[in-house]
This record gives sequence, structure tokens and C-alpha cells, in this order.
Amino acid sequence: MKSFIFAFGTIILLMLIIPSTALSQQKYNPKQNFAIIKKGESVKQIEKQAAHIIPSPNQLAWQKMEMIAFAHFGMNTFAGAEIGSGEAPPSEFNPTNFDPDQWVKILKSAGFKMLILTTKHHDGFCLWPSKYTKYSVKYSKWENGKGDVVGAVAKACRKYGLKFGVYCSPWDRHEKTYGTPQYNAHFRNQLRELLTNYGKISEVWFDGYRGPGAKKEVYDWKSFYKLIRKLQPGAVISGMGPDVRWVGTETGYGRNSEWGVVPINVSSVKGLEQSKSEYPIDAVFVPTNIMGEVPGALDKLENAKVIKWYPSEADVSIRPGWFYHADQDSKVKSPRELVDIYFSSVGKNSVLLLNVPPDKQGLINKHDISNLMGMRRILDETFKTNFAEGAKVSASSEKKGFDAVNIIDNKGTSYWTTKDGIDTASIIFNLPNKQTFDVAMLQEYIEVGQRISKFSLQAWDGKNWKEFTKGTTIGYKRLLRFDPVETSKVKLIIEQSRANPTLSNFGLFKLPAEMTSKIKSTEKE
Ligand code: FUL
Repeated sequence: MKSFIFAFGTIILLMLIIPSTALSQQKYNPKQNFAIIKKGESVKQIEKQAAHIIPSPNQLAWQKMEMIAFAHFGMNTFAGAEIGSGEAPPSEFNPTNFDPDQWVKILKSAGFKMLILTTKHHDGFCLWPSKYTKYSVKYSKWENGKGDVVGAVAKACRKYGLKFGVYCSPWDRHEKTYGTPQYNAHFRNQLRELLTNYGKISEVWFDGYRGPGAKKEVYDWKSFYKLIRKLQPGAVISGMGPDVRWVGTETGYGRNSEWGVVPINVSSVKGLEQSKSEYPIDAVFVPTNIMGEVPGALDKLENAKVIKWYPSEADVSIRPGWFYHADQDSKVKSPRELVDIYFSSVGKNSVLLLNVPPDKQGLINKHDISNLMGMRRILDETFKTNFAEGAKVSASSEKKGFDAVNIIDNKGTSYWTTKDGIDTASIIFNLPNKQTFDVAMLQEYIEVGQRISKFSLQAWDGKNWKEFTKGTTIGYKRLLRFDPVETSKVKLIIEQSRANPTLSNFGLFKLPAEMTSKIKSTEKE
């Protein structure tokens, strides 16, 4: 009995002393990644449920990358096409100076954390010597048919510490079985090669595009997902996959209100309810393009059958086309345009997927390099000093162990939140000195869900608080730009939140002069 009391006492003691942050590091349960909306549930209940849906570990790691590079490279690079017919002869593929180390070194120094390569675009030409087709690098002149672009790029990524992802187009204009039930097996065979022979793959990108007049093919998505989970359990499946959603434009510009949790289409709610799989969504997921305004808005959740953590990725090309064309060398997006895209994607709770297409030599072109480096320089300059660092922070409500000071401790692992049941708050940052800034950064602790839906920022002018910017959602990261503010005291007011709000990071920064001259209205907020 004594030992029982001792053991019981020890458990209670441990429960008291284990910091509550450790609770959030409990093992992830896939059921926390989605919710089934039951008939008769009130808006309030749905809102609370949505606020407690969390990202999977893969989704979280992916979100934290912030910037991913895309490389559209293939037959189109040589044929001068965007969507090849699948008839260009393999001999046309012949980069004269192919050097993926150059790509990776540049992309890494520009700030990208992963590179996704178009291993096969719509024309069906494979950048690896696939056993299942004669339309590949193996039948080209390049390296006498002994070369493997996928292998070389994967190797370069590993060498310089970049993650590697694969784009493999389901729509295949060359493959004869396309449009018949046999195609699914063919596609799986090709996927299996990609997922087995090239080390760790961190993202598999499924394009939903199929051109006008194309043959119809009923893709067996479920079987593709199953294969990926088995061979590459660390990969997120994007686009037509259940882990990462396409933001809905190809401009790199995300929405002002972007939620991690949105409605999804499923083939069977019952199937989902009863699933014991580690990936319950996969078997019922119906891929759909999610476009239009605020897909995670409450009225949309209310009418949904299933809602899920399904974060957005904003893809865009640095050039007008996805593939390299010499006549677009003068149309490469400028550093300032790229920075604007960064603020409008990463700064709006999306991950940026920027396409930098290698040229006919097999190199990233000098025009692209120069503008990428220009973008990096502006971003480094902007974020080099956080004026909120060292501030005294006080919050209107603070849960024990989740103090307001956590917001500026520069650790992504700690966060502030309010006492239970309190969904609004104000936080005052007393800056060490009077400062001038025109950028604010806010980050929620999305490990426990996304909650904040309305906030504003005010500055103390010596007599009164004056609002200088406001917003709706925050999510993983929200960046706001505004006219310069000079103050030593800033107040953040969280006006609405779906549950107790959290913040893991806050920053105030100043844009360099080259970004603020003749600022366009779209470049504010
Ligand atoms: C689209 C494709 O049709 C484009 O060629 C490009 O690959 C882009 C990323 O996705 O749907």
C-alpha cells in the first residue's frame, strides 16, 4: 500500500512539475489533423474544433521551411515550349554545361530550404532513365544516354544540405497507356523508381492540370498516396494530395486571411470515422482545387462535412513562363517584386514555391541569379534587427508557464497564451528605445492550432494609442507593412480568436530605402 501511495504521489508530483509545454510534444495522433462536422453542431462548437486541429509533424516541418524552390527543366527547355506535345525527339534534350551543384549553391544562399524538380512534365519526358518508357534522358545525346538528372540533382541537394522534392505530372501526353486503366500501374511504377532510388524525398507534387481536349484518365490517387506513405513516410503530398494545398493562383500572392484549417472533400465520412489507419484521410480524400476567398472562413467550415489542417503553398515562376526561354531574360522578376511576393506568401501564412528554371546549358541563368541575390540582400537587410528584442512585455492575461515574455525570447518552442476561457487580449511591448519601423511580424504557435481571427497594432504617441495596422489571420507567420511609425511603446490587441490565442514570436523591422521609395498601395499591409 505504502509503495502504491508513493508511486501515486510521484505521478502527481511529476504532473505538476513537467512544464505544460511538454504536453504539446505528446505523440501526434492523426485524428488531431481533421474533424468531422456532425449534424446539429453549433457554429461555436465548430469554431472550437477548428481551433484545435493541428498540423502533422510532416506538415509542420514543411511549413517551417518557408521558401521552397521549383526547377522546371526538361524537354520544353530545349524545344522552347511550355506544355510539350510529347512528340519532340529525345535527342533534343542536351544541356551543354549541366551543373546541379551550381543550382543548389545559389538556391541555398538565396534562402531556399528545398528544391522540387520536374522529373516528368506533361510531355512525359523523364529526367531519369525510367525502365518503363523510351521517352527519357536515356535516349538522349546527353552524356551518351548515361546521365540521370534526378540522381544528380538529388545528390547535389544532399551535398549542400537542401531537401529534395519531386514533381511528377500525372497527365502524360507521350505514354500510350494514358487514358486507359493501365496507366495507373505505369504511373505507380514510375513513382516507385523516383521514391526508391534517390534517397529521402520531402515533397511529392501532383499537378492537377490537364489541357483542353486531353484524354480522360481516372487517376487512382489512393494507390499513389499509399505508395508514397510506404516508401517515403517523411514526404508531404501536395497539390492533388492531402497534405499541402495549392493556394489557388500562380502569382505567388496569397490571401490576407489564410487559415490552416479548411473544408475538404471526402468520398465517405463513415469510412473516415471508422478508419484505424495512420493516414485516415488518404483512403477517402477527393482532390479538389480550393480557390476563391477565405476557404477557411467560419461560414465555409459550418457547411463542410470534414475540415482538415491543409496549409497553402503559393507557387509562382521568377519568369513569365515555367520553363526557361532566352527571350524572357529581360522579364525576370526584379528583387523588389520578389520581396513583395515573399511578403505576400510567407508573410500571409503560406509557403513560397518559387520556380527558377535552369537554362539550355543546364545552369541557373545570370539574370535569375542576380535578382535572387538582390531579393536575399533586401530580406537580410530588413530582418537584421528586431526592434522588439529586449522589450518589456506585459499581457492582459497570461496562463501559468506561458508568459508573455515567451513572445520575444527568440525560441520557436515556447509561447504565450491566455488563461483558459479567455479569447481576447492586449499585449504591450515597451521597447528599449524609441524606434522607427514599418514592418511587423507575428507568429502563432500552430503546434496547438491556428486561432486568431482579428487583431490590430497601436503605437503610443506620448498621449494616446494610435492604430497603425490591423489584420485578420496570423497562422505560422504574418508580415505587415505600413508607413513608418516612431515610438517606444507598441500595443497588440487580439480582438477575436477561435480559442485562447497563442503567440510564439513578434518582431518590428525597418525596410531598406530601395523598398520604400515610391511604395505602391499593394505593398502596404
Ligand atoms: C501547372 C502546369 O500546367 C504548369 O506547366 C506548371 O508545371 C505549373 C506549376 O503547374 O498546372
